[in-house]
Amino acid sequence: MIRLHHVPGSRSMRVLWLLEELGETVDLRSWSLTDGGLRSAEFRALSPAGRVPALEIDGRVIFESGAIVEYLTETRGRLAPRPGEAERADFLEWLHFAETQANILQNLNIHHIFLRPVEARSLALMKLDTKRLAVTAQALEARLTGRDWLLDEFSAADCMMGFNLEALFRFVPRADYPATAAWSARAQARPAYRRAAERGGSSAIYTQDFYELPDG
Ligand SMILES: N[C@@H](CCC(=O)N[C@@H](CS)C(=O)NCC(=O)O)C(=O)O
Repeated sequence: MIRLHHVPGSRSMRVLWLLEELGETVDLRSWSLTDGGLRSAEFRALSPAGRVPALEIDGRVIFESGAIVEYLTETRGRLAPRPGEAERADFLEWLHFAETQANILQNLNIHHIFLRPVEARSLALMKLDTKRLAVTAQALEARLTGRDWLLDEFSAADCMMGFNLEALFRFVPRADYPATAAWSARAQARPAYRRAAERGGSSAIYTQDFYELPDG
């Protein structure tokens, strides 16, 4: 039995999507970001920092989405180059790049959506993180220009962008990044992505398509 601890629209989408690509059957346990459940002793026994995803698999629990993605490709044997194979270093780079970008997206989520009262927000940090996000978006755009996927073929590195795909164009304009927009549409049209999105549920985070910086 494989059980994924999940929040709709969060980084656990990376794992749900990859499990669908791998044809694995998964039991889904959904949590809320806001009701305190992730801080409970029950959940922190699974994921000590109180974060999703956590995956129960092969008689243990694994937390950290990057570790889970690597474990699944190693033990389920597909969708990633092996050590020593061509593109292995590229695979690792883009796997970890996803988390660099996701951390900035998470900061913007906190400022635009979760932090209350709104006076507690720092406009300086919101502007800084929007600029830092644009730098990562430019890097992604450069990588994807002239190619369909992050590696020569579709891989688990693309799945690792599962949360980023949902979040990126909420904070930087889609029109500025045409290769990334085309890749995102290609990814979201994959049958496994669609199954994961349907099973995982609609985003528990966003209520707007785009979040402008506040005036000031
Ligand atoms: N590096 C971790 C980050 C996990 C993470 O921060 N997940 C978010 C959802 S996208 C979360 O659980 N947030 C809950 C919180 O910060 O309280 C990973 O990739 O698994």
